Amino acid sequence: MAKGDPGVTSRGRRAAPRSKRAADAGGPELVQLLTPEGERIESALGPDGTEYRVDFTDEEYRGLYRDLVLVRKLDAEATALQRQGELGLWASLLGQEAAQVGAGRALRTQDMAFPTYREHGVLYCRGIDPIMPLGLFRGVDQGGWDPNEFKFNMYTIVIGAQTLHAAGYAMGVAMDGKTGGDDGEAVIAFFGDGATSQGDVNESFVWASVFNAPLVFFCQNNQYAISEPLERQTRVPLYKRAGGFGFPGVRVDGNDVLASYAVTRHAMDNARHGQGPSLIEAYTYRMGAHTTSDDPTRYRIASEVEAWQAKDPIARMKAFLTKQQIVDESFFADVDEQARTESVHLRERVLAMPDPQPVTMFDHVYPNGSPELDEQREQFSKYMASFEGSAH
Ligand SMILES: Cc1ncc(C[n+]2csc(CCOP(=O)(O)OP(=O)(O)O)c2C)c(N)n1
Ligand SMILES: [Mg+2]
Repeated sequence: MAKGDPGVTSRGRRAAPRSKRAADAGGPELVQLLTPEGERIESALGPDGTEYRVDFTDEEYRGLYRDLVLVRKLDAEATALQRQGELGLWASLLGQEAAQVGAGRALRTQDMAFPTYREHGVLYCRGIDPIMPLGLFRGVDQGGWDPNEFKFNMYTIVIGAQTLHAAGYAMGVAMDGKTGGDDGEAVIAFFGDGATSQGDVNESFVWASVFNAPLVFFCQNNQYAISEPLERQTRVPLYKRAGGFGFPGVRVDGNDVLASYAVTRHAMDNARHGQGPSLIEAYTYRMGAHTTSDDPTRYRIASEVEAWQAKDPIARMKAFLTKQQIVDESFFADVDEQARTESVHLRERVLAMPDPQPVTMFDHVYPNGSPELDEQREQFSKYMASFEGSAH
């Protein structure tokens, strides 16, 4: 997506102030390259003195905007489909588009990603058909994409478990000698603020650290773990946890697609060159419900949501593109039209998804089945057959 090397520069330690502009939320330590008003910040310094910047072409800036809008629109369509009874559940990414598109576009082809259940934006950037997670949430298949082909693993609902899978995989990458150069492989594990309280996540920090695994921990701090606010998870900023495990941590403005890209690209490149793990805390906000089964009005106030609305990731990119005059008049309407067309197409395809035979649920539990499973399948088949010819 970016031209040549996308221009993340690391110039080592500098005595200059941390950031040219302290952000109003997330503290002065927040790495930000695009303000909520759409003003570009030339470069920003991380806590260890790393200087972050991006150098995109106009076409690339427009591409990032398009990604953000498409990802939001497809997500809204999925929420609507759930409301109409077409999906069992949906976990919306609303508000987290910039964190995910920035990280997703920063990955190189050979990099491997381990997602949670909310990473629809990263999935989109990996080139996976957006209908696939809808099949999973419709309950008609297991997701369907090939993790090895797209280098994007299956969604993980068990909180934090995928960080251990990622740590093991990344250790394997290092042992196979696949790190060390520009073509080295790096691994990224996505998880939430709530997941940082899980043993699994802390264990994966230890393993990745002591084995110098090429693993970037990408925590989307969306301020909530269902109804539990951040202050129930931690008394220190999450990115600072990394120090205790022996690797660097950085907090990025998760509503700023440029900063998310810069920080992720830098961390992944370090990992692929053999410099070990790091933690990125993408400071963002879950604008919607936890899932379609949740009612956030029961545990958070409207003014908080409104304050975050002013930091909307798409609005700031739109303001930037307009101010810089790098779009013509029809651009925004064209992107909206493309998003509308793609979401209509998505809806049509979801409605046309065939219902599987219930007995196929036994098919993919183990690669080669098991006697116990065979017995269960037989019992279940008999049970289903007992309905044949009845009105129910
Ligand atoms: C091991 C485990 N415990 C509890 C749950 C129930 N659960 C589902 S989502 C969630 C909150 C996760 O919050 P966070 O890590 O912040 O991610 P977010 O949903 O905000 O993206 C919990 C507790 C689970 N899925 N797995
Ligand atoms: Mg959360």
